[in-house]
Amino acid sequence: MSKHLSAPKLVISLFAPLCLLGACNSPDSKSAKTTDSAKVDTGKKTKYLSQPLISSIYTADPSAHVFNGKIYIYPSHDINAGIPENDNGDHFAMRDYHILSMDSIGGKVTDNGVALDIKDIPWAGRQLWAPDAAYKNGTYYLYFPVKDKKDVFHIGVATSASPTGPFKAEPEPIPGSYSIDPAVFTDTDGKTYMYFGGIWGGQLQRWISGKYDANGSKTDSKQENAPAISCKVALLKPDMKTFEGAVKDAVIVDSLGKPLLTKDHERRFFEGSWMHKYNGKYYLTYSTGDTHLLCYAVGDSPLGPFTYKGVFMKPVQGWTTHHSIIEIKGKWYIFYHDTQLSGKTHLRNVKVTTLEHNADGSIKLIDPFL
Ligand code: FUB
Repeated sequence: MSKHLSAPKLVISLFAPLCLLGACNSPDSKSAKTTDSAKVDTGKKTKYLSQPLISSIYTADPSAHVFNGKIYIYPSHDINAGIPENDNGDHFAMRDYHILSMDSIGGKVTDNGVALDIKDIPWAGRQLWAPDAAYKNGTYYLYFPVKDKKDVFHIGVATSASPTGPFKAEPEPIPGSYSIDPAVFTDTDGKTYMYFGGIWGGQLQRWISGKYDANGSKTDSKQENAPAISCKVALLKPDMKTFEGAVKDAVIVDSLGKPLLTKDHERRFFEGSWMHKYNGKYYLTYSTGDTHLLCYAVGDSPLGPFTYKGVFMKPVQGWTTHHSIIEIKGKWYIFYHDTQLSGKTHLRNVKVTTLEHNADGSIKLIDPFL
């Protein structure tokens, strides 16, 4: 997480003033709003590929799922907490989750109100970051990263009988969990895996020894010539609340089978992983953080290794880039965010657009601008 804009971001940020001229609605903190995503007024002055799904609140990090034929989006709920921007991501000081739902892509988007509040998570300190969700045997599971009272990120789980909550948090984080950005994937054999982790503000570089190093580096830059820090993957036990066995590295290798290096900022994993299966292959998709790309790597097992294949989405407006991928009615979609509504790094809005696999299994490059 950084406040510094790279060169492409400086170009893209030129679009932001359009919002200040009234082309966009300004979100407020009202809950339980319904918005017709097809009717958001764009002013037709922007060149964004797609429009915000909801404008009554700021939302980010959309983890989308199809439950009972309906689309549910589990996003972060961005707020303006008045905390200055820094490389640690302190300005992302979110305090609750709202779940969005829609019957179909392009249809009405409903904000279902507060699903989980930080005050109801016994172990939480601050910063409710990117969540994900899963369903099993009549129960919905909400997985969330939050810093504990010692300022260390762990991943918690909360349950509900409804996909929109309210969710009840377990009293402690998932044992053995750390860092941020859980992404939960259930394979066709019924096994469920959690991918997680994020470097820099997500603290993953402080867990290299297996224990948290409070004085560890704020970035991964101390090991530029070493293999990059891997995204993590853990098998979930049938209870969906604990890890089965050890956390493993979801290693990303190049075309020669060598792990990507830390200095490879255009390709190495940073945060925001997602898993989808296509034609029997496992697609690990992720953000490269400081180079603002969404990349993909493909493997034959949910545990990897994954061979780096390329970029599938160019940088959006805003520093962070975070996504999820779903299939519904035979078509694939990517949910992502940018800062179209606010022009501010920490006040983001979720969007959706189509995602296409080419005949050779590659993913067609998406440009978030027309
Ligand atoms: O929303 C806070 C953090 O920003 C997420 O956890 C990261 O993936 C990035 O989007």
